[in-house]
This record gives sequence, structure tokens and C-alpha cells, in this order.
Amino acid sequence: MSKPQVLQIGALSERFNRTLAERYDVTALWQQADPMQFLKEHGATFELLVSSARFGCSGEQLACLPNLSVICSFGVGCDPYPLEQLRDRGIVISTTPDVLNDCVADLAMGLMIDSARQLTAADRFVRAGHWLSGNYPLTHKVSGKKLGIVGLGRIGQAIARRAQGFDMPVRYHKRRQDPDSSYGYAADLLELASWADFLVLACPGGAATHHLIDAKVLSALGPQGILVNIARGSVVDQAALVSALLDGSLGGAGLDVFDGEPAVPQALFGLPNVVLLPHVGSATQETRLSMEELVLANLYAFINNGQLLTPL
Ligand code: 8YV
Repeated sequence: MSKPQVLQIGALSERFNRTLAERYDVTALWQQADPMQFLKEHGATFELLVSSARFGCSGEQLACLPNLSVICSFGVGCDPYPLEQLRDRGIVISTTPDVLNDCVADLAMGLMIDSARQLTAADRFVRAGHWLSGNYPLTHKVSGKKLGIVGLGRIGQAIARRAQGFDMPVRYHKRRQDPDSSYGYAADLLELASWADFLVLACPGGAATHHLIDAKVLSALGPQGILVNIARGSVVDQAALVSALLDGSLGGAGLDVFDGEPAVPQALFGLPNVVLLPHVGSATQETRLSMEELVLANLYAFINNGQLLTPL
């Protein structure tokens, strides 16, 4: 019996690519000499698509796939997919929720601690031999500080639970109050930023949250406040963030995501109160394996019973 045909937009791990190719008749779009031309000529062949929160599938690509019925995506972010077009065409999409909550929330805590206590900067200080000439300057306490969370979804809730262990009062902002949550709700983001010592971004990217964190929010967070972003670079007005960090009107930042990543504003490289990570929120052996398994399980479930396990 012939294997189902699958179009894969971008390379994931070698292990994943190999397993997918063992189980299905995979066409690797990134290996085509001219991917767009390939889609124009052969797009109608494909009903099944595998992609990721990084590669997505553009409206232009989607237009070349008239028979597509499903997208199985690696990651939780849906910002690189034209969701309205998918809905209009009845194309279903699965993501990999829940399995990455722990690692992304752990990283958010790590960024809070590192940007306040300057762990990586102090490590650089030791390695450079500066300790021999004097002590590292005093930094800022984390436990007991006020934590504002923007977006109280699965990851935001995992961060809030961890913050309980640090005796941090928690409040959150999202479009609508969560009736099941006992954390304080701030309908007004500026109010939350003025109240918080740490403002952690855990909301989706995309048009609805584009530059939600602007110069006004940063100024409300203030010279003692710390911004942590494990969501998407697009949520923050990056030029405003860089200037607030450079002029000291914002206390610090822990950033795992950037607008235009992997390019990162070089102006931040010398600041000890800023921690810069290369989008590694879910990047552990354990979590990446679970994410891969969930993509494969979704594809299998769709092919065999027409149902996704974790539909958007
Ligand atoms: C992934 C992510 O690193 O899940 C997401 O939305 O941002 C990350 O977990 C990555 O984008 C997967 O391609």
C-alpha cells in the first residue's frame, strides 16, 4: 500500500525528519530549487501539511494548495498562519500545547532571576577575572516582588504557579477576565505595569497583540521594573524598549524573543541588567521530543480517524 503524501515546509530535527519520512511519502519543500515554483506546479497534490510555529504557511503558499485539508504544526504559536483563510477554507490545524508549558514557564522564571540578580553578567565578571579586583555590585531581590502577567493562558498559568513558590503577588491582564482564576485581574495594562515589579509577556503574537507593550507601558513599569518576554518579539515596540533600557527609564529585561530574530539589537549587548536568549523557551531534549511526538500523533489521528488530537 502506498504511503500518504505529506508536504513538509521546513526542516525540524533530524530525528523528526527521518521518522516522518519513514512513515509517509514526504516532500521537503525547503529542498526544492524554487519552492514557490514547485508549489505552483505541484501544490494540488497535497492534502497533508507539516510545518512549525517558525515556518508557518503564508497566504501565498496556501493559495497554491487547493486540496489541503490539515496542517500539523510544531509549537504553539499560530502567528505565521493566515488563520482566517484557513477557517474560510475549512482547513484544520493542530499545534503542540501543554507539553511545552513547564519548560517555557521555567525559562520565564530563569529570566526573571537572571535579569534581577544578574547571574549571567556576574558569571562574565568572574570569567573575566574582575573578582580578583573587587566584589560584584549589589543587584535586586526577586522573592516577594509583584508579578504582572500579560496573557493568562496555559503558559501564563504555569508561570503564576511557580511564582507562588517565590511568594510573589500575581495579577494578570488579558482581553477578558478569566472566571476560573483567583489572581487579580487588571483590565488596564498601564495599571498592571505601574503596579508590577516584573511584567512577563505570555500572550500570543500576531496582529491583536502587535506592539501592545509600547513606550507608555514601559514607562509605567519604570526604572525599577523588569520586562520578561517569552512570547513573541512583535508584542513589544522594540525601538522603545531599547531606548528605555539605554536611558535607564526601564530597570531591566529578560528576552527570549525579538522582532526580526535571529538579529538582536546590538545596543543591548553591553547592559548587565539585560539577558538575551536565542528563542529557547521550549528547547530541551524532553520537551522537543514530546512536541515532535504530538505532531506525529496528530497527523496519524487525522489520517486514520479524521480527528486532530490537539486542534487549534
Ligand atoms: C518553538 C515557539 O521554539 O511553540 C512556539 O510557538 O515559539 C517555540 O516553542 C518554535 O517556534 C517552533 O518552531
